[in-house]
Amino acid sequence: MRTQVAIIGGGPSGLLLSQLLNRAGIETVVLERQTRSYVLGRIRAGVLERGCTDLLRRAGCGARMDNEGIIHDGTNLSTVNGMFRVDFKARVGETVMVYGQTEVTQDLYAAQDAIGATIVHEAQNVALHDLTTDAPYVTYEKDGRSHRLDCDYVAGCDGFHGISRQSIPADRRTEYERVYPFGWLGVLSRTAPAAEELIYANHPRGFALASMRNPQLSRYYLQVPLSDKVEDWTDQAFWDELRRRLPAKVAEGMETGPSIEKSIAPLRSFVTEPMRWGRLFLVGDAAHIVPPTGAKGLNLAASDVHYLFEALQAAFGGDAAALDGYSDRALRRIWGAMRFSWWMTSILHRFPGQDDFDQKIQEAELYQLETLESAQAAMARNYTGLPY
Ligand code: RFL
Ligand code: PHB
Repeated sequence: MRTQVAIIGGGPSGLLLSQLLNRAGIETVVLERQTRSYVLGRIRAGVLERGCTDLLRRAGCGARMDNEGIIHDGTNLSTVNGMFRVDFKARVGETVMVYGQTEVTQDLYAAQDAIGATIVHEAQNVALHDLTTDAPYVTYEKDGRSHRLDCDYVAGCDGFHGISRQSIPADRRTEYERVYPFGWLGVLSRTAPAAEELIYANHPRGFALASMRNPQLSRYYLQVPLSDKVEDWTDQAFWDELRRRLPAKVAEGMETGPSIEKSIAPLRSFVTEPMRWGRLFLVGDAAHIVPPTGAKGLNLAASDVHYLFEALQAAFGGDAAALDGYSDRALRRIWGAMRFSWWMTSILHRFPGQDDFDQKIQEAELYQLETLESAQAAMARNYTGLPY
């Protein structure tokens, strides 16, 4: 088999890139290790920046999002001293869209089906070959048979645990990492959201987040020690702890119910540089991970896709040099989001060993955010998305 761009991974990065390339007349084959229902069963991101929503529209899959997504003009932050709001629209004239990654992925699959794109599910043992030549190829197994896919370029969209990043020789990449000493326990429940907008809560017992997917579906998170197991947390224990960490007024009125999904995610910041090796380009979580606090993971995947799509389009139009700028352009924006999600994480969580001085600094940061328009503007600009 032969294609122009072999795309490893059928998560949001791979599907969005495939959709944009196909619509531009560039052929792709997506190789995904899992089944479609497995990919759609993962509950992840919930907040989309305008750059991401614009790109989804450009890919021809924005209709349901524009119907069902909820625009948020701001967000709430809760501290021991009460709750305050940062108004994105008033500070920087921007908003975000609340629309789940599951829905985004579903829309991308539907759009890919509609144009007859090739997505191979349950592709096992994917391996990349001859990446530094002008004739790279990919091998994989499906239903016990071996296959070879020749291509012009490979897009590594296979997430943090994929094989693309590992296909770059270790002495040719530099990795930067920060592992945080806690995780997020997330619960999805068929209940009305606790508030109209998200609430990020700094509490002495640990961070909490009240988020949502739609008017009947809520998503909540609690900071938990890394040693905790999902089985340790009954629904009742989760709701009791969440009530303690949210403002009393919100907690009183909060609807609770059985959890539909419950999982623990570790928090990590990670970047590999450069994001290119010969004809291989890394995209999204394959190249970088952010802690979820700033809601940046999926949004960064979208900006990578935007840069790579533009560069590939130029390359197939005869300007192969356009690909040389991909890694630097993407990394410039990635480090902006790295800084922001690290900062959001550091001001909102309780760290083991946090002393009174650290505590006072955190309170001072949050007080500035509450009272200084300039601090709010910087937060609002970063949260709603740095420019592409
Ligand atoms: P994905 O989604 O991990 O998809 C990679 C795909 O590659 C497949 N794969 C392989 N395929 C073939 N061969 C192999 N060897 C393969 N290895 C892996 C996998 O099966 C998978 O289908 O990466 P992608 O596409 O780059 O997308 C990144 C986003 O999924 C991720 O950044 C976000 O979910 C992060 N994130 C959030 N991002 C936001 O922008 N806003 C949020 O509000 C937000 N909240 C979150 C989050 C992530 C979370 N978790 C669980 C990590 C909340 C949580 C709790
Ligand atoms: C979510 O709704 O899953 C969500 C929202 C905001 C975040 C992280 C996760 O910062």
